[in-house]
Amino acid sequence: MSLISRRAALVGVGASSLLLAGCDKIVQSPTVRRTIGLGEKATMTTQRLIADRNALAPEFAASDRSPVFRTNGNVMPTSAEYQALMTGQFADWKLKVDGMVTNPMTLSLAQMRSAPQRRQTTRHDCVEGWSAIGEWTGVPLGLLLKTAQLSSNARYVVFHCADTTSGVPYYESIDLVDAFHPQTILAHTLNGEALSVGHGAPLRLRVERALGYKQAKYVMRVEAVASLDGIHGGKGGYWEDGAGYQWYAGI
Ligand SMILES: Nc1nc2c(c(=O)[nH]1)N[C@H]1C(S)=C(S)[C@@H](COP(=O)(O)O)O[C@H]1N2
Ligand SMILES: [Mo]
Repeated sequence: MSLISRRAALVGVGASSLLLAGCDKIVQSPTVRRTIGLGEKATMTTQRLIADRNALAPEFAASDRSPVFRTNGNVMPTSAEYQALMTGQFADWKLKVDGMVTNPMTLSLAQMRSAPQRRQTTRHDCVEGWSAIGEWTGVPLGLLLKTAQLSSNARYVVFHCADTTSGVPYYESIDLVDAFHPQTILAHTLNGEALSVGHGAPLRLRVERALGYKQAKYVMRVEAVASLDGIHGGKGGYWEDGAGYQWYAGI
């Protein structure tokens, strides 16, 4: 119940300069100074890369929302389990947060709605050649991962979905930079209304720096892992496994 009752500060996964703090005497050697200089340059490059990946996706005004936000891909999971949850208006739905976490969690939709929220109006870009602007509301993924106490060995977050295509489950995965990005949320609301089934009810991922197929709908389970090997086809997502789509689909 009170798992996410307090607002935790979100932190990006950034390069730490702690390792560079050193002893003054050693720094006096010219060779060492040069080496540190190089290290500094490398650190700067990394910092820039990471800073770039932490940059926010553009956000828009309410008036920019697309009059129609189309649906795409699967629009109605057919499993008996999902159908039953849908019939019960997702009152019995539970999100699992597990894998490489110290504190696995099971959260109801009510708990997701009463946790700290982020609301963002962003543009969705599908590789099939369409875009739409919508306002999403949901729980920052980073907050969930912090609450679940992500293990230091975890490298990726996998989203297991309720839908299948010809028996193949939809899933997606992101790295920890995207997982802790401030605009990465598990959304239950689009344009002020509970997610429709077509858009991924009751919960879908919004990872705003990535293309449409990364925006997993019907998320049932969030699993922290050290490697993507052995998860379905091993390439980190339904389209990555089946059609060779890029795993890193940054925009
Ligand atoms: N579970 C699941 N998530 C999914 C898909 C899907 O078929 N199943 N399609 C993806 C693709 S290609 C796009 S463009 C978006 C479409 O989201 P929308 O239906 O809300 O527009 O969802 C993505 N997430
Ligand atoms: Mo898409």
